[in-house]
Amino acid sequence: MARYFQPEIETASHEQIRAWQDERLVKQIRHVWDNVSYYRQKMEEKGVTPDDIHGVADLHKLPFLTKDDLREAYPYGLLGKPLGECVRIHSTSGTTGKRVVAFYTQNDIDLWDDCCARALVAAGADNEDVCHIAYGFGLFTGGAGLNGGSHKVGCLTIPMSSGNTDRQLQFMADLGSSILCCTPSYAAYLAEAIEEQGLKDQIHLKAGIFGAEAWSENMRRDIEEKLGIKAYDIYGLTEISGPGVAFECEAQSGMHINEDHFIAEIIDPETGEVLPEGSKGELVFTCVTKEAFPMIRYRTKDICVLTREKCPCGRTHVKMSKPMGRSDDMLIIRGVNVFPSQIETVLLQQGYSPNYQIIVDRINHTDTLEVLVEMNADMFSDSLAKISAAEKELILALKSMLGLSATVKLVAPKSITRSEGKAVRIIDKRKI
Ligand code: DLL
Repeated sequence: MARYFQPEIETASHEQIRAWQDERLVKQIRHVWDNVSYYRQKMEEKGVTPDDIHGVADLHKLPFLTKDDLREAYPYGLLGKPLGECVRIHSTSGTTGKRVVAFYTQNDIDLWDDCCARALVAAGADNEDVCHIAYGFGLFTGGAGLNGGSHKVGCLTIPMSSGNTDRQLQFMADLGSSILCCTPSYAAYLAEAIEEQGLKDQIHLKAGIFGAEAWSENMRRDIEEKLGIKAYDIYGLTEISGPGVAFECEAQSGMHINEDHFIAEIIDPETGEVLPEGSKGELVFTCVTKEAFPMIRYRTKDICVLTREKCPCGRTHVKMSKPMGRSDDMLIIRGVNVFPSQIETVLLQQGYSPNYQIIVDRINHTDTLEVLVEMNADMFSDSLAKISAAEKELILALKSMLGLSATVKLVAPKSITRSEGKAVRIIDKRKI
């Protein structure tokens, strides 16, 4: 069994990796300057031109990009290639109004597939494996990314998508799925279903590649034990391509960032200052090979730590810790990105006051979302039936805004504690 998908890249010396990054960055900045007027303007505002960029050491001179820039430039403002050369889009889940739409040329997809193939091989996959992909297919990048990687490795690929648990289990048993790719919460759910249905003897998974949301070491142990597999983390985001930006190896101690494609920095989220290695801060990526959607210094809002300690797996690419939180208020609930402002919008549209609380929990490995909303004074004397009808109405409106089911509880006016500083709107009880 091969240990690496692209050994010469994955185990290259630091000097070699830096040389690739230097050369590619210079080319990429020229490409962006020539083709992406939105970013060129940002560079001009900062007084920097491609002539100032000679390599990674000059990266700090360049302006950041944020999700707000992506929304402002929606849909085509950050496109680096003519539409005629783009072959696909993907999009982030559940954001208000303008979603983030990422574009791909065929070459972008090819390189993204390589990144996912590296993750699969690191988890022990080869062409004898049956790769069962239960990430969503469609606008979400999870299904398509792992699907492409699995093809590259030569696995027999089952593009299941998520949901329909009974069918998932049947295919796992009948087709001999050996590698499972899905969110960690769905993996935990599948593990329980396998136990409940007494299918343990018929399902022979050996590894799982789980990401797209935060999960704890406890959850890893639980899934590993129940499914009898080794569970690997995988990280990525739509803006930077999708899954496979970073992936875990057998050491299970952080995720190797594919540095030949993505330059990682850690910054202070308040000041934007670049922090020294080993510091905890916001992860920023610069894509040096992407053509259609070339993100430069994109602020992920994910808080983590980078380390260059030697890895026993032999890979030399820098490792990122599991994200420890976010520097914005985005929640990821059952894989869907949720901003409290979306919930607030719905409440205001429906005539409620902006006094609410969002309670997120994880029960039986599944995220739950409850919204407590204060009734208006005139509702307080309404019958229970009327209140329950109002709750149902809110549930529907929230579902349509978030693409996610929530429970709603209408509470007495003025019963949600007022804060003297920032309102505490989110109570996240998930222990991750
Ligand atoms: O979640 C891409 C992906 C698909 C990654 C499948 C891994 C597996 P988005 O929907 O754009 O893309 O969400 C990106 O999810 O900024 C993180 O906050 C979070 N996230 C992704 N992977 C992990 C992980 C996909 N392994 C956002 N651990 C990111 C914790 C993760 N959080």
